[in-house]
Amino acid sequence: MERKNKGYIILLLITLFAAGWRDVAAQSRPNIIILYADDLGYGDVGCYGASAVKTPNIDHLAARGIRFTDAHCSAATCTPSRVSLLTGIYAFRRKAAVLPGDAPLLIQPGTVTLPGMLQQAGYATAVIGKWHLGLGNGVIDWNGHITPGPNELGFDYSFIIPATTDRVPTVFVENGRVPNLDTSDPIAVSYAGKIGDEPTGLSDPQLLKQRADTQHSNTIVNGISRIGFMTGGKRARWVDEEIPMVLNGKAKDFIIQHKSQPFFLYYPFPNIHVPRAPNRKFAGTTKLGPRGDVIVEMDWMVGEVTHLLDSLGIAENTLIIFSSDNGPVLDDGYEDHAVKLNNGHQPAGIFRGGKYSAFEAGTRVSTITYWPGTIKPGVSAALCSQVDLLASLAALTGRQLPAGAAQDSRNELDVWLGRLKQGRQYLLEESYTLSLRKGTWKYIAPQEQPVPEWLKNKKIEPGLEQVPQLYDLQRDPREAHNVADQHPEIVKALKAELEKIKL
Ligand code: NG6
Ligand code: CA
Repeated sequence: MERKNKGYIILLLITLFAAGWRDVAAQSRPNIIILYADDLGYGDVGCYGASAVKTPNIDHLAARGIRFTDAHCSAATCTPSRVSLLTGIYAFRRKAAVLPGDAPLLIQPGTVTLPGMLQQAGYATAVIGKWHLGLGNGVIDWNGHITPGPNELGFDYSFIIPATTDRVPTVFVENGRVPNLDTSDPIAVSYAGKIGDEPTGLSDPQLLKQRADTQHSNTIVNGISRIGFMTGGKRARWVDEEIPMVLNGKAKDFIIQHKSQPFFLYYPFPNIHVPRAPNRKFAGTTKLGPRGDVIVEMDWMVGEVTHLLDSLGIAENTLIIFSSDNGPVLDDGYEDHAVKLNNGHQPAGIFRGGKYSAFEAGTRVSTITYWPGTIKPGVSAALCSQVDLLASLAALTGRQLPAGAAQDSRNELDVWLGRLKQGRQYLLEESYTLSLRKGTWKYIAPQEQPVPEWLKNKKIEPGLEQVPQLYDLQRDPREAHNVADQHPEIVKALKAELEKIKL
C-alpha cells in the first residue's frame, strides 16, 4: 500500500474512533436538567388528575417519559428537601429546618454535592432559581461579594433567589453579587426587628396587592409585604410578576451557551410558593385564582425549556427530572383566595396532608423523568426518593463517590430510567417527625419537634400524635385508620428500623 493511502486510512480510523467515542460519551453523559417546583402537590397537574388547571407541557413530559406514582421528596418542607437532594444526606442529620433569608450557608464547602460531582464529571453546572440553603458565613454584606454560596458547592454559574419570594432581601444574586445594585443605595436586611422607614404590611395595608398574616407583614416590596425587613437596593429589587421571564431568560442562555457540552441545570422554580403573583399573561387563566394561574405559568416555563431543547436538536441527549420540594398548601400566609376558589380541585390527589405534614401528601409529589429515545414511556409505582438522585446520577455518569459521601443516597438509576419496577425497600419521610415506609406499611413516629404556633392556626393537618401511628397504605391510602394497636409487632419492627437509620 502506498504511504499516502496508509496515511488516509489511519486518519479515517482515528476519525471513526473519535466519532464512536463521542457517541458513547454522549450516551453516558447526557445533559441533565432538574425542573424543581415549589409546593406543587401530587394532584396539581393534569397528568396527575387535575382538570381545573391545564398543564400541557408537563403532561407532554409524562406522556413521553415516566410518571411516578410513589416518588417522594425527602421532606415536607423546602430547605430540608433541597439539602438532601443536593447532598444525598437526610436533613435530620444536620437538623435542617426552613431557613430565614439571612441564614449562613447550610452545606459546608468541600461536601460532596450533586453539582460538584457532575462538575468533576466534566459538566458545565448552573443553578437558576430559588436557593433557600443559606449564604455566607454569618453576617451577610448584600452589597459585596456574598460567599460561600452555590459557586462554592459545585455550580459554575448561579442566578438565585436567595431564600423564598416571601422573604427579604427581594433581590437576585448572580455569582455572589446582587446585579443592578446602585452603590449609593446599599441594601440592609434584618430579621430581628424593623430597620429603616419603609412601609410595612401592618403600617400601610392600603399599599398591598394581597393582605397577609402577621409573619408576612413586614417590609412591602412591589405591593407585597414580606417576612423580614429590608431597606435600600431599590434598583435591584425584583418585580414578582416578571421573575419567571427573568429566570427563563437566564436558563435559556445557559442551555444555548452549553449546547455542545454536557451541562447540568438545576432549575428550582419560585412557582407555586407564596406570594402567588402571576404575570399578566397568566393571571385569570384558571378559575382557581392566583394559585392555579401560577401553575399554568410554571407549565409555560417548562414548555419554554423543552421547546428550546427540541429546536437545538439536543432533546434526545437530555435527561429531564421534574418534581417538587414538598406537598401542596392552599393558605400559606397571603390572602390570595386559594381556599375559597379551590372548588373541588385536589392539590394532593387522593392523599392526606400536604406541606408540613407527616401524612403522605407531605412528600409524595408529582415526579416525571423524560429522556426521549432512551426512556420508554410508562407509569412507575416504584417507591423512590429524591435523596437517591445523587448516587443514581453518579452511576449514570460513571462517577465513583468517595467513601462516606452522600451516605443516604443509593443508586436507583434503573428505577429512575424505568428499567426496574421495584424501587426502595424502605423510604424515610421527614416532617416535624420521621415516618418510615416499608412494603404496604407506613409508620409515623410520635411527634419529635414542636410545631410553630402559626401552623396550628392554619387548616393544615400535621399528621402528628404523641403515640405511634401505623397505616396500611394498600387498604387505606388516605391514612384514615391508625392500626398501630392491632399490629404492635410491626410497629416495633419499623421503629427499630428507623432507629437504625438514625444512627
Ligand atoms: C414558613 C412561612 C411560609 C413559607 C415557609 C417556607 C410563616 C408564617 N410561614 O415559615 O410562608 O415561607 O416558611 O416554605 O412564616 S418552603 O416551601 O420554602 O419550605
Ligand atoms: Ca417548598
